[in-house]
Formats: sequence, structure tokens, C-alpha cells
Amino acid sequence: MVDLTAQNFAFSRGRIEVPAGALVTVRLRNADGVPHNFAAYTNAQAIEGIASSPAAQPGGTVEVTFTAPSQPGEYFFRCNFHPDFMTGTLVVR
Ligand SMILES: [Cu+2]
Repeated sequence: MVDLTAQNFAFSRGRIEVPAGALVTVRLRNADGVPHNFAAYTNAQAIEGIASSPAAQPGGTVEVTFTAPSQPGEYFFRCNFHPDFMTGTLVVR
């Protein structure tokens, strides 16, 4: 389980590390007054998705479970509501 908080339009962690091929659950708690979510992609172009949580409403928590890429490397995550500045790196080891 990876715990993240969205607060002040930022994720509590800019970097998440997961094992290659692992089943990963990300739990996102929203401490802001607007919706956020967690979405992972193969890269910052955000075309090929790896995971996408439902929207976390203000004060709410959502989870998404996904299989991490089998290839180690650096991937990308963001909030789809604020894709320009709520971003981070998904590290697969
Ligand atoms: Cu957001």
C-alpha cells in the first residue's frame, strides 16, 4: 500500500517506488477543497495509462490497485485535474 495525500495542490510525495510487476495499491487522501486523483502513465506525455483512481472528493479517500510495469525504470504520475503541476515520478525497481 502506498499512501499519498493531496494537500495545497501537491502530492505528499513526488516519488513513489514499487517493485517491477508487483500488484500495487495507491491510497489517496484529499485534504483540499477540490477534487484530485492519482493517475500513472508510461511517461509525461500521459498517453498510455498504467493506473487511474476515481476522483477523491474534498476530505475523501480513494484507492486504485494496478500491476506495476515489468520493466524497471522511471514512469510518471499526476493528478488528472491538475496535470501541469501535480506530478511525480513512479520508480519501478
Ligand atoms: Cu489535483
